[in-house]
Amino acid sequence: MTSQTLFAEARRYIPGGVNSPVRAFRGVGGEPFFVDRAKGAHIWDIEGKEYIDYVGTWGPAILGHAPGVIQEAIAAAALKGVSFGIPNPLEVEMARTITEWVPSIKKVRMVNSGTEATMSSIRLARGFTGRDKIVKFEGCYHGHVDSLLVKAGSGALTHGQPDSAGVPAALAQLTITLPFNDPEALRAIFAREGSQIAAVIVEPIPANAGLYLPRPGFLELLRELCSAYDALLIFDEVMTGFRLARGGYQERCGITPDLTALGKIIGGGLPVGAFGGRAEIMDQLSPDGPVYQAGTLSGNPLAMAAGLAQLHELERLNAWDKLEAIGAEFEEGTRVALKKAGRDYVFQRIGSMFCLYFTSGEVWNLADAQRSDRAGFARYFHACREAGVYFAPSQFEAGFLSLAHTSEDLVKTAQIVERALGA
Ligand code: KE4
Repeated sequence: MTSQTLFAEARRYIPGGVNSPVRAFRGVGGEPFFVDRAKGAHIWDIEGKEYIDYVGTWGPAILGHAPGVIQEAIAAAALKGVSFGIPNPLEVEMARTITEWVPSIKKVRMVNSGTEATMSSIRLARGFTGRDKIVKFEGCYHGHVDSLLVKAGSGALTHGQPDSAGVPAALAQLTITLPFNDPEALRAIFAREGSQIAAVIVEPIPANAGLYLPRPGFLELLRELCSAYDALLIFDEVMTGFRLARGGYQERCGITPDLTALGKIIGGGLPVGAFGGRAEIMDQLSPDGPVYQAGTLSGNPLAMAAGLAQLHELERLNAWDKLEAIGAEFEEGTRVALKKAGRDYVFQRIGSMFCLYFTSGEVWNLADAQRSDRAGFARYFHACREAGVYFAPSQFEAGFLSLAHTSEDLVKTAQIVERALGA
């Protein structure tokens, strides 16, 4: 059994051979390898090849893969049952932890993916405000929600389907998309349609078109305009939550959203999402309120146990200072490699999230990101992969560091990156 034969068989039964499009390597060409196991910052494919992993299952593996604390928590929880569909104490502990760590979240509901978290957030915003229009930003990806698969990022962008087939025009028309970091466009849309806008949903650090940062004042303006027009501000912190700070990016930027979508890290690698915010908004949810939302496996005990084990370990280790140090060391190595290779590519990082754009100049929005040389990135990706470093298989994805990445990993990676930049 090789990755190649397994992929051929996968394509017989699974669309594109994958259960999520970005895994198909369409953004870089070639075929994906199949993973056998993962531990710490390393993964092994079924042929036994070892890689230093900078995808970290797209964010959840912030402690590294398969940390003992998570494995033990899942095993212990499993001895008591796998799923109940009945309230269990772990759900209360998770909700209490999230509300303690993220002050803007007074009440929270668990779901099973980031998509469910954002989908439920916009339905709740529409129900709470009685308005229909949603504002999002080009290149931001919030999961495969009909209303949000409009000029979307991540795999939708990679595969040239930012506006997915199957989304009714009547629904897509209720979604207004704006360029990120464009205050004039923001002011104009609110002046024109502010009274019809239920919510603005934003990745405060857009990381689904690579990774770029908000210009100073942009998110503050967003908060100001939402408040002025009684629209809700939804921070999609599915990736940044509990990664960029104990309280997510909102702790770092000091902006208080009305709702926050969460995922990835809070599941410890198991399927979990969550959404929460102001109590008066959350109380509109069934069974107390008229906005329906539900889930058979929401608050699943194994997922709660895994997520709580990860959150408590992050706190025990005071992870965020360490993640910043690892990120800084990785950035230094990358910048030295770029200099030695004579490449003026744009490397951007915040904490343990990063992106190397194969373009020069500055990257502040999707249009800037799309200037990147995708063929050059693809050559680089495969040169790194062959040398044992696994980056995200698309120019339009972010990379992730974990507490398990050692200096030895980073030194080896920088040497491989330097050679791959010449590919
Ligand atoms: P999920 O439904 O995939 O759990 O979460 C959707 C989502 C929501 N919001 C943000 C900011 C996200 O980044 C995501 C999902 N992230 C992608 C990686 N760019 C998941 C990888 C994939 O689609 O396979």
